[in-house]
Amino acid sequence: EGSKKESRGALIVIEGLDRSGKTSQCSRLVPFLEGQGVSAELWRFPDRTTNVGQTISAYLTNTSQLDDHTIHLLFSANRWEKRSLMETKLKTGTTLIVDRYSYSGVAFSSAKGLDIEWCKAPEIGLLAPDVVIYLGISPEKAAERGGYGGERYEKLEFQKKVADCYKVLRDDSWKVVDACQSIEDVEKQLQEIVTDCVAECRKGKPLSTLWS
Ligand code: Z5A
Repeated sequence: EGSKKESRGALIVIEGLDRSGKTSQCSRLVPFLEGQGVSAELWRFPDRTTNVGQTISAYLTNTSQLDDHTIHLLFSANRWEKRSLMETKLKTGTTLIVDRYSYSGVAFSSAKGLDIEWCKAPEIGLLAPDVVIYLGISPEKAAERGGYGGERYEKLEFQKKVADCYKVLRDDSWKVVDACQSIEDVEKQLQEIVTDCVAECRKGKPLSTLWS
């Protein structure tokens, strides 16, 4: 541990439509990094373990109803309640692989018709990822993967709108990986991206905040 503390960890965010393979890939990246001698943890948003997260979970499973603005702010609050721990982890040398982040927050709420700038505002000041990896897949192909479960947003028409909103958010810094390849081929590309990112952060790339 001790010698790792001189350099910070990387904040690596994986985004993509439902069923694009985020969870599968995130859970493979952590042991890969550990095998390279990099201290790493898997995080996900929503973090359903907190009080706010339980309210979000009830909404997603349709056991409660909330106004679109209210649920948007709760998703954001769920990231804010983890912000200081996130900063501590990164500064003490742990790399975080994060399954969904602010981009999901903005894409899903703006897909419902909320103003995109309004959606971005509560995210200002959260830690900015060192890299955003987008697992690209068409909504139709994603829907073929074992079909959707019963959660609120798991419907093809809505996923198409989300895909359009992600396109608006995406900039040249995002790494877009074709999620229709085999799990192993996607994994290899992600390994290269995260290895480069971790090295860049070790060399002293400063932490920054959203939106940058
Ligand atoms: N949401 C929001 O509105 N606002 C916010 O701020 C945040 C989120 C953070 C819950 O998210 C919902 O909350 C989500 C966005 C919204 N709603 N939707 N849709 P979640 O993270 O709890 O749920 P999810 O993202 O939908 O997870 P998911 O269904 O588990 O999708 P995934 O992680 O991307 O995929 P996976 O579980 O890794 O893989 C899906 C299946 O495909 C599985 O059977 C795999 O074995 C298979 N798979 C994976 N990769 C491949 C490849 N390469 N080939 C073939 N098959 C594959």
